[in-house]
Amino acid sequence: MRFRNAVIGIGVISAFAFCGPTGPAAAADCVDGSVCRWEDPGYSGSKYVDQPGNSGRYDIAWRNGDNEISSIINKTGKCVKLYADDNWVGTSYLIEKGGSRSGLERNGFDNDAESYEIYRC
Ligand SMILES: [Ca+2]
Ligand SMILES: [Ca+2]
Repeated sequence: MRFRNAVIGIGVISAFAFCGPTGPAAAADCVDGSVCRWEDPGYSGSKYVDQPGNSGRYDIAWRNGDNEISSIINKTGKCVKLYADDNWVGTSYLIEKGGSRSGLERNGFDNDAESYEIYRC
């Protein structure tokens, strides 16, 4: 009986976890000083990038966000430039200091970024 109750308890916890809040509230899920990027518009889906804003050049891992990023919040206090290709080449798109884009398809850069740069501006 004790074992059975434990199993039921786990089931209830799992159901709660899968039904937890989603959506716009996720927009807050990026700490000051970082740049965060998500797979889907509206700051949802997998958060592929959560990078503290140290100046430098960064790759987006090919299996964790290359050509997948659809929304972005820049809280670095610096500029963030996205590049369409690896190694900081190709078409670029600037996210200004403090900027965000809830749907990069509206900016012609949806599912496009493969690398990025953080720099003072
Ligand atoms: Ca990449
Ligand atoms: Ca996407």
